[in-house]
Amino acid sequence: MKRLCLILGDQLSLSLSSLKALGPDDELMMAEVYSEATYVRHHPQKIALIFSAMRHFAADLRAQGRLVHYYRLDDPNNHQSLTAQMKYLSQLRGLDHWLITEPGEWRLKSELTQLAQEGELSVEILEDDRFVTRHHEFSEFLKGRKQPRMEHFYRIVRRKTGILVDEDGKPVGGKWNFDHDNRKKYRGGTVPKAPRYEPDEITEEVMSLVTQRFSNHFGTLENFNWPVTRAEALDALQRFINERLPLFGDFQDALVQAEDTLFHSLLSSSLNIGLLEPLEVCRLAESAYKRGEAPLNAVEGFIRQIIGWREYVRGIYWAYMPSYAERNFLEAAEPLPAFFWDESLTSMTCVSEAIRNTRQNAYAHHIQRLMVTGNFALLHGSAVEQVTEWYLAVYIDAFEWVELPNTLGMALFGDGGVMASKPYCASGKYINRMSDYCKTCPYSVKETIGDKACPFNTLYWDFLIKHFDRFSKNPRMALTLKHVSKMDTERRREIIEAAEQLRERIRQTGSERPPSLVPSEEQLVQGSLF
Ligand code: FAD
Ligand code: DLZ
Ligand code: SF4
Repeated sequence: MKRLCLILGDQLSLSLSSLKALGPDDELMMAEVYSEATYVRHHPQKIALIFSAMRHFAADLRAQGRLVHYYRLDDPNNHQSLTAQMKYLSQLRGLDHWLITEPGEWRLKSELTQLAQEGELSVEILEDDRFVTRHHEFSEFLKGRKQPRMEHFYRIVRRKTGILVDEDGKPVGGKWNFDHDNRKKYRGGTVPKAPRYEPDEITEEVMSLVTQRFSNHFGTLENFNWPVTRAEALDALQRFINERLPLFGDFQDALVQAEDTLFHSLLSSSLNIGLLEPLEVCRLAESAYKRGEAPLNAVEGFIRQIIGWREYVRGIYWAYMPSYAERNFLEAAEPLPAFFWDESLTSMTCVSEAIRNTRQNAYAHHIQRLMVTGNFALLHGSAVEQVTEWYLAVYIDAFEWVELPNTLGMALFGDGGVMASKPYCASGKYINRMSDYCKTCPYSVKETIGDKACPFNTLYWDFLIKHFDRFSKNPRMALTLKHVSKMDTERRREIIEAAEQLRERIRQTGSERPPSLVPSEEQLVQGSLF
């Protein structure tokens, strides 16, 4: 029986389970559709990446002799949702059996399941085996564990893959985790530039389509230079291993003004849309260590992000969805500050840098996402669903299976401790320790109250006061909460009041700036705010 196969925009791997299962006569469908491009208002670079990579991949499939029905966004026969397009093609071809590798998002999987339940079409969903672990392995891992932890899962995956594991089953270097060595502040020196992949004709065409149709989405398209083919992604991987991996570990947590990528790999989009496979990336890093070209703290740290965190968050997502998306343990309900969409509205150097990077590049590195914007949203009490929607929309690599646990769980503690054993909350002191931002910031990182006080400080202490009872039984919070216990009532009252004023200002103006920091007309014209 002849079948149809839907290939999604993040399933661009020749090793995809559905492609492996197809017979030579089966036909493929790929479609650029509005429903996927607008279920959140994705950054224009993300839409351009997906459409361009889809078009390149379709060309590869055709070159292999596959029949691909490809619908561009502006095709008159495009019905603008994946399920509507499946129905259309089924009718056109007189074929009603569909084969699909499991989508990465619950939303789309439910749509496909519902389509199958309607009975018009049959839809067979195959496991996505482009990950190192399977759903059943994660379920096994969860069994009997009250508090699942990434570190335990990571060891299982290290043993399973043998990556950085000795013949006797011990971790190379005697430790599973070298995180302790990976917290250095960057004190200058040249950062090798990440490679740029200049748009070819296909990408140029897609970029003009995206400009026409999605110019009302947050973000600029001009800087687009992401890998859109497997060949480019492999080149990006090799360049990272040769040029940036050796210092990846040392400066993994560093934040530096105007250094948008530091020693990070920029490989997440290539991994998430299927241009690279996680194991090939990790094995290449491991071989650099074995050749003595990169130190263990860098290589282990990098590998842990991929076979540890990346696999773990996917496991959490599928184990806890759909109710996971509804969680809001800290009852956060403030509207997301307007400056998340426009960095000119904030004077906080750290936040403005993270948002500028996001707008210009659809990228921010992990510590910008977690300890700057994420930390701010946590301390401010921004509404969980607004924050998760923001992260899903603005990053080149954002797909809900990886974005949601990171945002709702890791950054906002919205799951009450599934992803993290304690909230990643920090005052300006942490940002000052890891960055050079505070030097040029108009706020004072030493102050907690007053117009010049670093807003992270005000909100941090307010956060601890507000959630004191909630966290008092958490042993990992004991030391931090001790400082709150020692605070006198008057000091607490001052902090609560200052935080409330800050929130009110953000509600009213979209900015945290007190009147004394609002730029004059002249300063705005000069383009220098302070
Ligand atoms: P590197 O720092 O070079 O890390 C190497 C690789 O490890 C990444 O490419 C990525 O595949 C993987 N990785 C690292 N950290 C994580 C993590 N916490 N979870 C899963 N994989 C990880 N990552 C996404 O891929 N998509 C998202 O939508 C996403 N949203 C995030 C939201 C928040 C609030 C936070 C705190 C983190 C989020 N991350 C997300 C994880 C991480 O920040 C990005 O993977 C990373 O910044 C991508 O840049 P890079 O490729 O240069 O990563
Ligand atoms: C992200 C995205 C976008 C912007 N557009 C499309 C598209 O037009 N067609 C498509 O097949 N996939 C697209 N994607 C990726 C899907 O949203 C993704 O496959 C699901 O969210 C499941 O992870
Ligand atoms: Fe950020 Fe506060 Fe430092 Fe300014 S002083 S850069 S707001 S941490």
